Amino acid sequence: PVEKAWWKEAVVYQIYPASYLDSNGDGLGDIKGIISKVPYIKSLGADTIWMSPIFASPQEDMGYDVADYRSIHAPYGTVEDVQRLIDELHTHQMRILMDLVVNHTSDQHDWFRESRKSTSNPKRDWYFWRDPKYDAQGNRREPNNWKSIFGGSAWHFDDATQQYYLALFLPSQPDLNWANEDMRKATYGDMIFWLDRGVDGFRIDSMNLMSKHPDLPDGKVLNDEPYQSGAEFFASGPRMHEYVREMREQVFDKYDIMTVGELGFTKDEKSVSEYVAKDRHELNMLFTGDIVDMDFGPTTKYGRDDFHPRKIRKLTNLWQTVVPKFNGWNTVYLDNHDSGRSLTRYASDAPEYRATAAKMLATYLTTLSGTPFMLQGEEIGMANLSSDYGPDAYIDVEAKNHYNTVLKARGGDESKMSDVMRELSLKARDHGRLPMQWDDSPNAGFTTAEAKPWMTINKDYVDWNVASQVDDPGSVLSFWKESLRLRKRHADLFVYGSYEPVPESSTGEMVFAYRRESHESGQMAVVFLNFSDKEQKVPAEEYKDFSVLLSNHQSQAVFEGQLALVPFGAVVLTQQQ
Ligand code: ISL
Repeated sequence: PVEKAWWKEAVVYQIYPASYLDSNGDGLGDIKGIISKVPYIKSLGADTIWMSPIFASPQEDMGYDVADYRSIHAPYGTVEDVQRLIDELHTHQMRILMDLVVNHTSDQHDWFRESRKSTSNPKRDWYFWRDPKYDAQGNRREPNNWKSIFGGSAWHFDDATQQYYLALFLPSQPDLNWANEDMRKATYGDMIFWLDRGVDGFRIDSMNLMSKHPDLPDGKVLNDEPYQSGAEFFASGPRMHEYVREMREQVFDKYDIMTVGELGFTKDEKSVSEYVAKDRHELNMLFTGDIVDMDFGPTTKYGRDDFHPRKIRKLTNLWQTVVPKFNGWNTVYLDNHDSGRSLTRYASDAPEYRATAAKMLATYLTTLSGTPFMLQGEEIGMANLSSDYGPDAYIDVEAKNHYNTVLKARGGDESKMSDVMRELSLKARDHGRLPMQWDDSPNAGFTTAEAKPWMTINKDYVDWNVASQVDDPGSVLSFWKESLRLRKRHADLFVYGSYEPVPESSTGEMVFAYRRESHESGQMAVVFLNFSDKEQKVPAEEYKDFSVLLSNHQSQAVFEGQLALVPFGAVVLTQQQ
C-alpha cells in the first residue's frame, strides 16, 4: 500500500497569470482577476493552483527572468494582492504553488547589477564570470562551446570588466552560481519570505541545471555547428543533490509543502529515482517533460516527428511502473506553458472530434497514479491557434528566434517558410499561453472589449468558452468535473491503486489501455483510450461482468464480447470485487 499525503491527492490547475483574467482593462491578466475566479477553479474540482512567475521582471521571458523575488510585477498587482489570493484560496480549502526560478535571475536583478560592476565585487562570484579565450588568429572567443537553450552561444561578453558571463537561456537571464554559499542563502531567504506568507509549495524551474561541472568543459561535439549542447556538464551536475538536500533541510522541511522539480536533459530512470525515491528525501515529484515533447524532432524541438499513440503508451507505462518501485510519486500532465496544446498535437481539434477528444485526454489525466496538473483552458478544450494564423501571431521569444534564424538562413524568403509555420502551429509556446476564453463577448471576456489584449486571442473563442459549457451537462467542462469527482471518490483506486499496462497486442496499436486496482477494496478499473480518428474494436470477453464507470460518448459499451470505441473514445470499465 502507498503512504497517503495531501499532495498526492491534490489536483493542480496551472495559471498563466498574463492570460487568465484582466480585471483593470490594461489587456494583461492580473492577481485580482485570479482572485475572482477562485470559486470557479474550486467548482471544477481542482484544489491547488500553480502560478507561473508573477515577480518583478522586465518580462523578456514572461517573468522567468526575475528582477526581485520579493515584489510583484506591477501590472499584476502587489504583494498584498498575492496575500489576499493566498488567503482566499485557504478560505476555500485550496492551496497555491509558486514558480521558483532560481537557476538564473534577470540581468536587472540587483544581484547581477552588483556582480557585473567589477571583478572584485562581493557578488561577482554569485554568477559565472570567465575570461575570454583567444583562437590561433588572436580572435576573442567564448570560454567554452556551450549553446544557449534559446539559440547562439551561452556566453555574453561584458565590456565593463572584459569578461563573459554564462546564460543558458536568454542573454538577459544570467545563471546563478550555486557553488556560492552566500548566494544560496539569499535565495533561501526569498523562499522563506513566501512560505511565511502561506505559500504551499513550489514548482522549481530548471531544477537540475543548478550544479555545473566546476571546470565548465567544452560540450561534446555532435555536429558542425559552432555551439554544442554541453548539457552533460550542466544537467544534474556533481553537487546537484547536495543543493536539493540543503534546500530541504534549511527551508522546505520547516513547512508542510509540496515540491515539484522540472527535470531537463537527464530524464533516465536512475536520475529520476535520485530525486524522488522516498528514502532520499529530496523532492516530492518531477516533471520529466518527455510527455510534452512527443512530437519534437530527433534533435530539436521544431524538427518534425509526428505523434503516435505508441509514444504515450511507452512513456506512461515507463513512469507509472518505475516510480512506485522506489516509493516515489509521479506527476500526470499533458500540457504546460512551454508548448502547443495536447488536444491539437496528440488528439484532434477538428470540430467533429474536438469535444470527444478533449474528454478522452481528461480521462487519461484523471485515472492515472500521480498528481494531475492541468493547464488553464484544458477544462474547456482550448486548442492551438489554427494554421491560418501567420508568423505575426507568435510573440514568444522562442518562436521568434526560431523563425528569424531559419528565415535568415533561407535568404529572407517568406515563401519558403511553410514547414516552419507548420511546426510553430503545433509546438510554439504561444499556444499554451493563449488568453483564457471566458465567454463569447469581444476579447472572450478575458479583458474589456476596448482593451488591446497582450497577445492574440484565438478566434475560436466564439464557440469554445466557459460560459457556453458551464450549464451544459454534455460539455468538456462538465466531463472534467465528473471525472475529477470520480477520482476523488475512488481515490483508493485512481490515486493510490496499482497500475498495470494492458499490452498493445490485446487492444491494437491505436488504443492505449491500462488497469488500476485498489489495494484497499480490490476494486478494479480498466481504462481504454482511443487515440485515433477511427472507430476501434477491442476484444473484451474478459470484461463482460464489468460496468461502465466513465465514458466520453453515449454509444460505447461492451457488446457481444467487444468494446467499440468511437473515434477518440474513452471508456473506464470497473468491477467491484
Ligand atoms: O521551453 C522549452 C522548450 O520549448 C524548454 O526547453 C524549456 O526552456 C525548459 O524546459 C525550461 O523551462 C523553464 O525555464 C525557462 C522558461 O523559459 C520556461 O518557460 C520554463 O518553463 C527559463 O526560465
